[in-house]
Amino acid sequence: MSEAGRFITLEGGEGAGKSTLLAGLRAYFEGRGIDLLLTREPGGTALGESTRAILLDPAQRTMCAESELLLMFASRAQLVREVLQPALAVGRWVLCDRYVDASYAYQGGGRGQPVERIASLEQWACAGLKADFTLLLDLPVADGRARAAGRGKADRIEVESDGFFERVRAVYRARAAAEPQRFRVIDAGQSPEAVLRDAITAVAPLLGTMA
Ligand code: Z5A
Repeated sequence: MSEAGRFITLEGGEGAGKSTLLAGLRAYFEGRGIDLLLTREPGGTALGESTRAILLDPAQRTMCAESELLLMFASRAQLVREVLQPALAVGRWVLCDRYVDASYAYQGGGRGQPVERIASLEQWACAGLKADFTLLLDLPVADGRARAAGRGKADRIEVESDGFFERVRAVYRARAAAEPQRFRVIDAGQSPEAVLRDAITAVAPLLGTMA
């Protein structure tokens, strides 16, 4: 197995600017000749994208928290085996828009699912695959919601209360504080250029270069 590639994940609350940052990071990696695989959760495989459509469908009003948690992990189990493990095994760099931290934040913090249950699902579904490095875009909930409001119809999770998203943010921040070697918290309230600059400064050492 090549040891060249790294598994980087991107996390944050609603409207934090992950998609905007991904485009900039992709250009940065490509500019350094790195074969970057971009993928996302839920999704990233045919099964995962179908699961994503169900998870985000506002018509799925009766979905219980347990089903939501299991569907997130069903998508993840497939992504790990079909995409992530094979790519990392041949030394590719992988940048994933959300991974297991999102389940602790949304299904744990937001929905109140027990952390032990999520940890046991992680152990089973992720087959030991952990992110090497995680960028957390941190933004006050009201600011993120104001940004997201400009995007049109809200999905099934975006319609949740401010309290839900405050709990999501609190879990993300707690996880970042608990694992400072893996996480870099970026102030997502800055301009897109400043967010990208901070993200590049954070990932550059992984590539063995300066920003
Ligand atoms: N979910 C879950 O519950 N459990 C799990 O385990 C996983 C996921 C994996 C889909 O995720 C949902 O799944 C998500 C969590 C849940 N639900 N929610 N809410 P997603 O990542 O696909 O969806 P999202 O969180 O809603 O992200 P997004 O829609 O892709 O937003 P974003 O990428 O963070 O933001 P953006 O599209 O880049 O920017 C939003 C707007 O702000 C846009 O108009 C930008 O132009 C603007 N923007 C971006 N950056 C800036 C800055 N720096 N300044 C000013 N304006 C900016």
